[in-house]
Amino acid sequence: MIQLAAEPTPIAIEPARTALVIIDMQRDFLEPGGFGESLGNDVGLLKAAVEPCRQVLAAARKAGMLVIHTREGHSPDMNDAPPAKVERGAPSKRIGDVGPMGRILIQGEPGHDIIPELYPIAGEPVIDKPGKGAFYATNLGLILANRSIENLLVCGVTTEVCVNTTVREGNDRGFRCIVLADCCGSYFPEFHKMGLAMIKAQGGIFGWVSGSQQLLAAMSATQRAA
Ligand code: C5J
Repeated sequence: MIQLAAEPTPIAIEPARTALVIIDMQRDFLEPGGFGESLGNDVGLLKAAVEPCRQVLAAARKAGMLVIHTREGHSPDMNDAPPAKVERGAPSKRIGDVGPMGRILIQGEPGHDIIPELYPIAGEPVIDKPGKGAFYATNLGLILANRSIENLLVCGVTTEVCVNTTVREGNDRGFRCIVLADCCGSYFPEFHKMGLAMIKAQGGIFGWVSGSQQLLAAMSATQRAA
């Protein structure tokens, strides 16, 4: 058992029943010229999450934990892109338009891919999702059920959008969701803070909040005790 320091309470998680879920660490969100920047955001604000995420990913792989990556995006024909999503706001480029990293948020384009630092390795499921939540219109639930997963360690971007949506979906499906705060990021520091506050409020209404260093220390302690 990993005894993890978290808020609002510590939590014990069994590694074999736990998956690391890394949400949408895609070039389109983290690099200039992608979806995030087309909405007027400073994509540099997400960079701080990369190194803690990389350390957690390395530890999870070493421990043999299930690692799942997600990517937000749409098929090239955009049949899975609701017009209400594509038309929204006044971005400099819309989903499907051609930018410096190819068509924005379209599967198979360079911008849609995961950043090199966190690139999936063979055997790690990559979930392509058309929405903000990773359970909506995907086989994530099936993959987790087939592996008897009960706990989700959640990292990625952005804290208040796809991380929060996925945690709410996961919580409703009975998973214990633990968000690693420094492994997440937002274009809005105040949304990051409040996104985490909402999860752990009211006795952990949607889940728990911990951090990369707490997890790494707890995993090392478990390995030493074994
Ligand atoms: C957004 C996401 N922010 N991955 N997507 O549109 O959070």
